[in-house]
Amino acid sequence: MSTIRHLVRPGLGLAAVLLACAAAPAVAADAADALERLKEQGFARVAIANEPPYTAVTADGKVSGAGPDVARAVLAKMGVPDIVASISEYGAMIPGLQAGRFDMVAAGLFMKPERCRAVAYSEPDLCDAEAMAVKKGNPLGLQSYEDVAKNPDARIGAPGGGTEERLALQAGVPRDRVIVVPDGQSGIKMLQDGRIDAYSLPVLSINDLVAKAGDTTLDVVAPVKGAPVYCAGVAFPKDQTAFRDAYDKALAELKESGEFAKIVEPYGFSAAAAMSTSREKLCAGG
Ligand code: 6CS
Repeated sequence: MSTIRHLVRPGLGLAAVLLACAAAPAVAADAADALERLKEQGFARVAIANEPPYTAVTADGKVSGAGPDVARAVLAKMGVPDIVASISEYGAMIPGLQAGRFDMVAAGLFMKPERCRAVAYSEPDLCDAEAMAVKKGNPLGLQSYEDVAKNPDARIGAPGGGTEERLALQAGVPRDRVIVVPDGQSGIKMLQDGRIDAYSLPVLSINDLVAKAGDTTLDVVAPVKGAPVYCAGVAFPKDQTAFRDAYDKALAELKESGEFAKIVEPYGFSAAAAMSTSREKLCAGG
């Protein structure tokens, strides 16, 4: 279990997190040197979101979740003994990676063609459908993002720069009815307070939040009708294909040995789902 060495305490805002990371060394220009640099550094700087079970940070800074646990196991096989995680909004992860603030993103960042053009993804690791948390009984009858679009009173919360925000906008929900939610607890509170009518995240994330809220006035709509099942991968800077290929080789060994399943399945993820698809398919929109 790795600790957060450079985490700026939650609640200090994205600017503070970015400042804490900006001092970190720039990414090695030569992709082939990246792995050697991380071995010497002793850790990889990883962007996470703190959205269990994908990524989680305990009060004392311990980092866990399926994404960091897979990345930690793969990096250990590559000779990089630790990870140092920083919390980032999904929409800031790829710019942060490109600016050299992170060495990789291990946050369950779903593979989509537009993201595949911006980063070098590993092979898939975490797959999930989309969900919406709603008030008990789903009073507005929201089953899909299109249902939200059709109801002029319906407001949907989603992570900034995340897939659910994009799906809602693509379904025709006007920008002023797609509310950016900074974190899970805020989303649940906004739903409880009636400031939004649905809060959308992947199924495992919404189920984790609603279970922890212990609030019988909430229901879960899963899966969101018409929304794809997505698979995530670890994202590397676009030019670091040598590092990414070495990561993929070690990841494949963990998948082959059964170790990958032992890491992801206790969190609720299907190893078979990730192993049944590929970066090539997902980056082509498959
Ligand atoms: O990659 C994404 O865009 C989505 N992934 C997760 C794990 N949560 C929400 C986010 O929108």
